[in-house]
Amino acid sequence: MGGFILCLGMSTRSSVEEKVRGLFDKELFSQLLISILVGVSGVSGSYLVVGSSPSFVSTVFSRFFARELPDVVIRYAITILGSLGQRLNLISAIIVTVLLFGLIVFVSYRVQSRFGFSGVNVPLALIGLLGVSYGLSGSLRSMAGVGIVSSVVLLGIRLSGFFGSSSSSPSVVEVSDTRREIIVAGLGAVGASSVGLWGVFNQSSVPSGDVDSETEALLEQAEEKSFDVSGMDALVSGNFYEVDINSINPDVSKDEWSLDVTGSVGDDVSISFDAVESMDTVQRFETLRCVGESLNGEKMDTAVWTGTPVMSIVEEAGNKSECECVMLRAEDGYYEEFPLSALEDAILAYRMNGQDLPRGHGAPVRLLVPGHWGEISVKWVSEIELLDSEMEGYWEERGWHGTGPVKTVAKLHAENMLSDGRRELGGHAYAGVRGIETVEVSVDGGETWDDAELTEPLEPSIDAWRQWKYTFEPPEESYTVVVRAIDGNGDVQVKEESGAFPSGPSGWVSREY
Ligand SMILES: Nc1nc2c(c(=O)[nH]1)N[C@H]1C(S)=C(S)[C@@H](COP(=O)(O)O)O[C@H]1N2
Ligand SMILES: [Mo]
Repeated sequence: MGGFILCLGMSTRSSVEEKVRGLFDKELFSQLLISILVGVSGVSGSYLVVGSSPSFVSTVFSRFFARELPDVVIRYAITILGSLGQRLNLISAIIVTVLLFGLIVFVSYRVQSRFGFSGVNVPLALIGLLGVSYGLSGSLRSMAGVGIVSSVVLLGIRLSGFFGSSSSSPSVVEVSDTRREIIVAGLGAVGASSVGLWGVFNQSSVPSGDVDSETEALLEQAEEKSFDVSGMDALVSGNFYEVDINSINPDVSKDEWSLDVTGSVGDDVSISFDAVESMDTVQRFETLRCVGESLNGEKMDTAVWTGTPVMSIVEEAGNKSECECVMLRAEDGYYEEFPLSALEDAILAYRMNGQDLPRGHGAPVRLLVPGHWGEISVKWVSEIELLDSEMEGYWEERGWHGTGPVKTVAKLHAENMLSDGRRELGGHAYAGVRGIETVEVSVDGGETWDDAELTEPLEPSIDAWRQWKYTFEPPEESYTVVVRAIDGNGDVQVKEESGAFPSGPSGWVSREY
């Protein structure tokens, strides 16, 4: 019986094998497979040369998806998937590029089969790949990467056909050649893409440049003022969150960068990085929070920023806006519209924690608007247009209302048992330019409230969070902790619960123990 089953298993396996072999021997199928493999090699070649940059051949598709996908998809990606959404976007963009490259190679094979010119597929495919990759990336380096890697693979496939012809029987030669070709194409694709992937995982977004002594002092101040509560981020974030519409960020050098003030102005103004750097310097602590985060989420962070007031540049151009509103545009195609008055205390920042602004945070220059949701603190900023009538920004076109002031929030991130049996809780509280007055903690589900201890305000700052901590004897039975903040106007954090969409999360953070 066992033998019979084994026999049956073997016979089905070999018939499957037969089928697969049959499939592979079919000219069309093997050409298709080889084409896809060459496509993978070509895309990897571009990545090998230009890395994760706007010149990468798939960037244009990832940008297209970020702009053109339906609102719900983007909202889901930003609020639920977070950076996973960006990765999915990049993978989709790469698949589309591989299919496009594969199609080019496949067509070249079909032309060869149709007209019988042996070997004509190689130059045909290369011309197509070079043209399309230049068209997609606008970069000669990216095109060269595609060209070099795919020509090595295409020539390898060709040569494996020549050297392998040992038998005189045409059908046998054809079959074995095809397999050899597939193996060569496969090896080329695996080789090129694994080096490419190695590059992806070794990307560093380490900030560069020395920390100046002035910043050094501010960072020390933040460290001294931070509570020593385990499980809680310090007053200057160790790992500042990143939110943007890109899976591949703009890569703009200081020399390339400029900011244009356009629209309803007296004179258009264009300003260089050097000019921005030589203007009045402002250095201060500032907190950013994303409207799309969850109530007790992690997309709220603080850094020391160095920059220059943006209003002096707007005033140089002369404000003639009828709506007193502006549209900010950036190198990644992002755009946000809001009242000109929001720029009153805003700065163009070019340093973060005393080092050059990292690429992921908008290098070389970003906007920082105090007190507002992060979305109008435009990174990689390139244009300020003074408008005559109101328009919608990127997120507002997708249903969000995130250009206004932040909501007040107290988060609960640290929960420790102390050695003496007491419980210690802690977190950050933030209310934008209103400031945090008090954080209150209830350990009986909101019946009674007690003030938490707060860190000294960071200075200088007009818009920074504070840490709170609270220590108490935990009751024997289970209990519910609730936390709420009171802002500088005396207003209590909104109790009514809402999700992030469309205007930021509200409610009181609570936890049962
Ligand atoms: N150019 C550009 N600027 C942008 C964005 C973007 O997608 N593109 N995202 C905005 C959003 S939604 C937030 S919350 C902040 C986040 O800034 P960070 O990534 O430095 O934390 O950047 C804002 N500025
Ligand atoms: Mo955001």
